[in-house]
Amino acid sequence: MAFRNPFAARRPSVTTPDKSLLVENRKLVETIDRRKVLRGTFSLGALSLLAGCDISDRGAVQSVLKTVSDFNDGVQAALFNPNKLAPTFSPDLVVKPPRFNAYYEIDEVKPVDVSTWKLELSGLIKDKRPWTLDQIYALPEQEEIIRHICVEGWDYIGQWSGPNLKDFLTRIGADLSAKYIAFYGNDDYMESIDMASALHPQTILATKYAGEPITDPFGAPMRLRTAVKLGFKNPKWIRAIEVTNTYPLGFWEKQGFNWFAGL
Ligand SMILES: Nc1nc2c(c(=O)[nH]1)N[C@H]1C(S)=C(S)[C@@H](COP(=O)(O)O)O[C@H]1N2
Ligand SMILES: [Mo]
Repeated sequence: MAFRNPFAARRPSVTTPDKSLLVENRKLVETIDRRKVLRGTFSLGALSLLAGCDISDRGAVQSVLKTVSDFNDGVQAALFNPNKLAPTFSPDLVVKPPRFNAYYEIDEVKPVDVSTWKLELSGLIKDKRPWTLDQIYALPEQEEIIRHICVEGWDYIGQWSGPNLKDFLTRIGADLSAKYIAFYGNDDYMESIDMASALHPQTILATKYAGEPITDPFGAPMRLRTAVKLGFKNPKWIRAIEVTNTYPLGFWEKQGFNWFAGL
């Protein structure tokens, strides 16, 4: 795979970057300097990446940052090791209840009617019959005690269980050579992940937390939990799954975050 280095043609410069521009592009800068974001401090370390751009030209800054962001997606995908397991933890470290986040406030959460809920399937899948919750509950369960990391700079250890996603995709005859799998939340949230991460052994369709059915506001009755992605790649209140080769632009990518968002 060949990657284009977005800085190759740019000469380093000693220009002092305009802070307001950086604030405006904060999300993209954070993407580039993710480790510091995870420590909870917004670092301007990525400033140096802007060296060589005409900082008075907002369009140019945006496009350089976006290129870096795309560049990181490709590098991350290439470096992803489908067999490497993420750390797991002991049950005494599990935070109960989990810590809530969504793109809106907690009092705006609209619970799903679990009694009528069905999982819809679309795209490159042979058997697209919808699934009831009882059918999902009847599948073998896998438990994961893993760390959830949000790009907003916090994390917690949670204990999730539910069907293994690879097993589920195999069962429904999904095309496992497709590029993407998209998850649609009941709240209009959509996020997609790469197939390699979907097939990772620590990626599950979680229906339980600490051994009990997931309650709200944590995504009842079913959400994605993967040990290999940032928090926003774990859609809650899943109502539909789509397998596709067409790049689905998710909620956080529209804000400028990296699509791959791997850990
Ligand atoms: N449907 C839906 N899923 C979502 C979100 C959302 O707003 N809607 N927010 C994401 C983000 S940014 C995070 S950090 C986690 C939070 O999950 P938690 O509330 O279980 O900690 O859910 C993710 N999944
Ligand atoms: Mo998040």
